[in-house]
Amino acid sequence: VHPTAARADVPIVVESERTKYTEEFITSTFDYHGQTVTNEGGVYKVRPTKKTFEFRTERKVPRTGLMMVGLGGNNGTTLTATILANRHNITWRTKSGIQTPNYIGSVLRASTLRLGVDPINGSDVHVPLSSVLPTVHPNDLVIGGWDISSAPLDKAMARAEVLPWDLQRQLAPLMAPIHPLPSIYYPDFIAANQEERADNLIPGEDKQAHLEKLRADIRQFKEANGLDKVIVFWTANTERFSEVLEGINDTAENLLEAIKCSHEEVSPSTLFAVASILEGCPFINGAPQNTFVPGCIKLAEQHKSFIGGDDLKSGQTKVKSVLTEFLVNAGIKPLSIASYNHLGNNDGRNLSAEKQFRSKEISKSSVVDDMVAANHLLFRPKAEGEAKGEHPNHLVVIKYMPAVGDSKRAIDEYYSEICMGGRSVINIFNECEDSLLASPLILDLSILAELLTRIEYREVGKEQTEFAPLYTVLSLLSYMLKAPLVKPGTDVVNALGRQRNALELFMKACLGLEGQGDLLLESRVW
Ligand code: NAI
Ligand code: DG6
Repeated sequence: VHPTAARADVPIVVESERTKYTEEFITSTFDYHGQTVTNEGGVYKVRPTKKTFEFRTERKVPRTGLMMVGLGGNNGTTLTATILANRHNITWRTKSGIQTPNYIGSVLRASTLRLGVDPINGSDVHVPLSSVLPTVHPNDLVIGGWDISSAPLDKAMARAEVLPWDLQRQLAPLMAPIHPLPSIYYPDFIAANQEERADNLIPGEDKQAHLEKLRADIRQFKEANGLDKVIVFWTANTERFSEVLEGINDTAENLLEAIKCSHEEVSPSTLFAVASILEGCPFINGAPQNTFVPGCIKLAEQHKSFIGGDDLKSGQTKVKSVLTEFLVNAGIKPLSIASYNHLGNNDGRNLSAEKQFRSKEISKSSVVDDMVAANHLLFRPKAEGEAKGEHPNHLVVIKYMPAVGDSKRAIDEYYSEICMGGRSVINIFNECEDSLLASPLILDLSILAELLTRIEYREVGKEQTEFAPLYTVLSLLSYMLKAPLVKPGTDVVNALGRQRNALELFMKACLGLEGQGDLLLESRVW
């Protein structure tokens, strides 16, 4: 069994009066230090702040189902196949030998966190991220979902052309019994070239009836599989943006009313999100469209249901969120970023339509904004009346090239200003199977979302004495997302290092551990 699929990790017990264990909960006390900064008469006045929180994590890992919308697509079938291959330890022959299944590419299963140092030899101790707090093992996820294409999953896996034949051959009997549930199809939201797939549809045009059917599907799946929790994940085609209209999708009440009237601007993905929210299931949007119209976020807030999105950050954009952070933090000024890619899978086909491409373009383009805005020494801040300050030119091109299938090619040029008017050009060429990068992210997002539903907090010394759930929008999922959804009115963080840091610090906080890891005073001061 590959280490990423292994079940037994060394258990972690924190011995501290700030961390308490009962059979049901891990409860930690955590001091949250910050500082406020005000400009007073031309002087920055900095005042340290401290708030003390208690975090309580439910220890029992629930039996969890993952319902994917777009189950029969490249991501849906590749993820299902990956889980089944790991669960049954199916190995396969390649031209270079026997390959074993694994979860490489999953931040939770295949990356580690520095827990502390060994007091005897002073060396760092690293643990898998998945074992810091009790998390669902991917092998245990019960998979189901919907697709507008009726192909059973063995056929759909073959259609995707992602996995090698010897693996597909062995998986086929396990995949064949899985049939996607019929779904809703509003042709106007995805490319016209998808119509030929749409042979598995919930009948009619009544959006309220559609909503009720989706809710019933979730309940039935939960009951039939004896599940404690269900996560719903949109990995279906990229839709066009919905228009945000006053009186239609701006408030929770208006959105529900718009569904009752079958308003044309209610997209399938928003309908799935609403169904999940009303069923109390976390809903994650792995595609770029604006599923979370304001009324949808407000509905989730009202129901204290969890949502996360948007769009999986798998390759080119992940590199961009690292490289731009590096350049800007190194004091180098990116002048232009040109990102081209071509791919030949069904996602690429759908994105060859203008409106669907536009959704992806928006999500791929926003990723450098916060890093640029953070450095006023290099980029002029926005003036009054401007939407943005100075910004590098940023071009995103996607072309459909059937021959290359799922094996996407991404080419990037970073053109920057260096010292004394010099210029630097960095070129990157990346080639890999898109769905094999995306599938582990779906796992991470689903498993982390489930974990976050089991964590509650209260502020020590505040009136609120009961533990409360975290805020509705799970921005801690940002590491895996191209255009992270955050609490309305708060800043988006795109820089990959900061996103990862936030996740690690939060997990450690739930164990009562303070995150001073990189200060390494023991090697610098004494
Ligand atoms: P795909 O085109 O292979 O799969 C999408 C599936 O969704 C298809 O089987 C289609 O029939 C189905 N579908 C369309 N509308 C539906 C509806 N209303 N209800 C249920 N099913 C519906 O695409 P792929 O490669 O699996 O990607 C899925 C999504 O994830 C796309 O939106 C893509 O842009 C996004 N994405 C993919 C990444 C990757 O690396 N593969 C990375 C980032 C985002
Ligand atoms: C081509 O851009 C197709 C897209 O669906 C991407 O493959 C996907 O969004 C991943 O994008 P990135 O920029 O994270 O590699």
